[in-house]
Amino acid sequence: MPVTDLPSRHPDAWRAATRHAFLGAVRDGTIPVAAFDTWLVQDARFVADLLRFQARLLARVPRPAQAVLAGGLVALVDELAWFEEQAALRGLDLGTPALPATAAYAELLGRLDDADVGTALTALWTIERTYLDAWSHARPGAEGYHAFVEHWTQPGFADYVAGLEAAADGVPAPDADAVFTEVVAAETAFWAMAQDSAW
Ligand code: HMH
Repeated sequence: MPVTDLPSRHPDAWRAATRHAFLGAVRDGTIPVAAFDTWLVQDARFVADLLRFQARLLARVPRPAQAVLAGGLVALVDELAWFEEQAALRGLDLGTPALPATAAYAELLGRLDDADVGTALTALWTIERTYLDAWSHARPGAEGYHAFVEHWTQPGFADYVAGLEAAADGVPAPDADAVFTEVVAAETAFWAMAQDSAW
């Protein structure tokens, strides 16, 4: 089964992760500043965790998947610098401790270090495809949020997700549905964490 079939096999879980109230509020400008700032600080932590996960995964993927994962790693390093700039502009401390959903997601990534390559690649594709679809639903975003919406909806990011799709399809996971639903649930919990911090 190609990974692109996974969202339609789990429509309710997919909708929860990609059409969360957080995203609608970024689109219409009703997002509480505190909720957005919580998301930003926690997502910077997540990206640092993802960078470590992806660096380890790069070391064991088959030859054809190396380029897309290596390119993605460089992009994540740049993204961390971008988060630092955004946090500085908003006066946020990126040293804030991980909230429970961020810690749980880091623990999931740690378990994926020990999973077979196919499962880990399906997880990585799911992580990025979720963000592509989620931020597409926030487009164009309210005043002040355009940079964030554009960051995950630009054509280069869609190309990256397509490259990850090819990599994941090259090494089928033994139980793609299980890892997909676990990652999607972690994504939903991440939005809920930011929302609950302020609403
Ligand atoms: C929680 N999922 C989360 N944060 C991100 N930055 C991405 C996915 C995309 O890298």
